[in-house]
Amino acid sequence: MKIQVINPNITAAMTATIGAAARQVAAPGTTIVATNPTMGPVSIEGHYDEALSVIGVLDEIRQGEAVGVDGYVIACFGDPGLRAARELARGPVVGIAEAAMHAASLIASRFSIVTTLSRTKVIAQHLVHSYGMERCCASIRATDLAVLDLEDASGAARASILQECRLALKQDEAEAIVLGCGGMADLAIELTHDLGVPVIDGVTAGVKFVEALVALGLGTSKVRDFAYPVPKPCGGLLAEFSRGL
Ligand code: 5HY
Repeated sequence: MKIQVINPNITAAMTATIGAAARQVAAPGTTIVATNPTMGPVSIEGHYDEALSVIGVLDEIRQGEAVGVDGYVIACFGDPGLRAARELARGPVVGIAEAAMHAASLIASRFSIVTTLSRTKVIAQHLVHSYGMERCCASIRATDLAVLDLEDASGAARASILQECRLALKQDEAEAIVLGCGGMADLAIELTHDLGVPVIDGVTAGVKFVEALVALGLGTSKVRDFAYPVPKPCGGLLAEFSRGL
C-alpha cells in the first residue's frame, strides 16, 4: 500500500524528519510518500497559519488521489483540513493529533499534550474536545518553542520538551505524553526511554492507524458528511479546484 504523509507547512527539512519517522514504523508492504505543499506558511503556529495551510493540504490530497494513494496522514498537530480532506479522499485520512490522542487513550487513563508555542494550546484544547478526549487529557503544556526551533540540532528543544514532560508526569498525574507537533516525530523513542512512560508521536501512530484501516478494507465513507464535494466551479486562484465539470 502507499501512504502519503503530508506536512502542511512548507519546510522541507521538517517533511524529511516526518518522512523518516514514518518509514521507521511502516510495514514491509507499505510505501511512505512524504510531501509538503509548495504554497503556504513555513510553520503553523495559530489559526491564521492553519487556514492558509488548508488549500495546500487539499492540493496534496488531490494529487495523491490522481496517483492512487491508499491513505493519508496530515502531519500537523492542528489536523488542518482534516474533514475537507476526507471529502476528497477515497481512502482513510488521519490527523496526527487525532491519532496520537486515540493511541494514548488505549494505553493510559490520562495523557498530557506537550506542544510548542503557548498560543497553540487553545487549538489543542479544541481538538481534545472535538475528539471527545476530555476525560483522558490531564493537561496541555507548552514549551514556548517556535515550531522551527525543532529543526535546531543543538538539543535545546529536546531538553525543553523533556522538562515539560517531566512536569506533566509529576504535577498533572499524566501517565503518557502526546507530542504536540509533527516536527517532534523523531523524539518519541528517546523521550520514552528517558521518562519511562509512553511518549506518543502522531506521525507514527497515524501511519499505523492508516495501515490498519487499509488492511481492513476501510476507506472514508462517501455517504453524507464525507461524500465527494458537490460539483461546482471555483474562480480566481482556486479555479483548478473546480470539480465535476
Ligand atoms: C505542527 N505546526 O505539527 C504544528 C505544531 C503546532 O508547523 N507543524 C506545524 O504548534 O501547532
